[in-house]
Amino acid sequence: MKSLGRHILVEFHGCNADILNDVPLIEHDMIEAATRSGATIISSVFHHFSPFGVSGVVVIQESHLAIHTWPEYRYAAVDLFTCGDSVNPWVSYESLKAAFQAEHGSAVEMNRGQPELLQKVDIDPSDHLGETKDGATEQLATPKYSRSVWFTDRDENIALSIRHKGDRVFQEKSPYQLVEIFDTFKYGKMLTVDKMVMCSEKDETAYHEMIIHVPMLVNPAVKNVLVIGGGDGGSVREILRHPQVESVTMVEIDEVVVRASKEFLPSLSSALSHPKLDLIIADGIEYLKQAADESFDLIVIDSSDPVGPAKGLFSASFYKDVYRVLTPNGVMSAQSESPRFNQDAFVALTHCLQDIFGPEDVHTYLAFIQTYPTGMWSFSYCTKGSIHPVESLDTDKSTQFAEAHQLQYYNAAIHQAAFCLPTFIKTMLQA
Ligand code: SPD
Repeated sequence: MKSLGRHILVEFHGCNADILNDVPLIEHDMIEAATRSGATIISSVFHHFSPFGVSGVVVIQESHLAIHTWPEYRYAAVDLFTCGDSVNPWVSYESLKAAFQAEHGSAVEMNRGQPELLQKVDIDPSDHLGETKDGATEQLATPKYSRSVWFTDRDENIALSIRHKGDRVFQEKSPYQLVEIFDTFKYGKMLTVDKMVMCSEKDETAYHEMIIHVPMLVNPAVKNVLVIGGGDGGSVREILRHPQVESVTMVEIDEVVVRASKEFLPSLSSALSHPKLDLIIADGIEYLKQAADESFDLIVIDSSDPVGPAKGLFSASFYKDVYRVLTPNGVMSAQSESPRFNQDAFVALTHCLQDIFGPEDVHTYLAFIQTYPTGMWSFSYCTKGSIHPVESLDTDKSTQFAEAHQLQYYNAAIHQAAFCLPTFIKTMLQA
């Protein structure tokens, strides 16, 4: 016996950056590399770190393979640790080098557990496991492969991870962003863009019911609605529950989001072919610049986070156009990020809206969206005609509406309570 195990510390440089940021693909490549080397897979755990990087480990009967990637440097650090003679870790090395399209690979091999430094003691397994050949022992001895693959939405300090089934349902890089759908264990299918959660089948109702019914139930005269973003269709579905609505115009920049949602998220996208809907694939910022004054009663900003194509949806010039395009009693609702996870964006947007609509006509409200980092999400209700979002609420009507449509999150009490802000948020906004 030369040693208990062989440990190869691997550096891969000049890899394909997209591959190094792709958690299901890396898990697949690592398992493939382990299998090719003759190993028996027991379990795997993989995490994605937003925006960049994957960490993971494949536990094999003969020890483990581990990885951490830095896509921004096209670099991966890999550990290949094997015990016994039945597995050749260099086969895994070659397999991964090819899979990551590495321009350069280097490795050092260490012998772990050198015999001259070890002292063997006799251990009787039955002392630890009870009767040796009983069912439980058999079960322990038989490896059973289990996967644990996680999607993580995070910044440098906060993360929210959701376990999914390991394979992607949909992936396409559009001209604007990476659009993906994962099948999660607890939240159904989940849409992400650029590795940030947009919505899941299980908890999207909280977001869409709150961004739509809060403004609509205090403004029953709303007839013409404009949605900027919202390509998954959840907002349009909720708007069209209100029979007085005559037309909905939705301007979504990315047709890939619409196509993916139509195919894989039918419960969200069901209204995207409704006759009252005019679905325009275009830049919402440009659309609003050209839109006629006072042409919409309600404008909904159902954007993604303020990075990539949605960045301009958090600017003063955009909201000045929103204000101009609203009818005299018009109202706007916008997703305004998490007060904790995106504190700067939340505060900056709220102040920007206060400058445009006036401080008295901007009302922040909250909802609990379980699949968004921190869970606490904010919306802004802004009114041109000073219709108050709580004082103007007809609670009986809103209760009837919520019951008739079997809403999952919205009810009259939630509507009122959503505008009660914790002190730390009030303080944040006063600063
Ligand atoms: N971090 C998540 C913010 C996403 C807000 N928009 C989601 C789109 C749902 N229609």
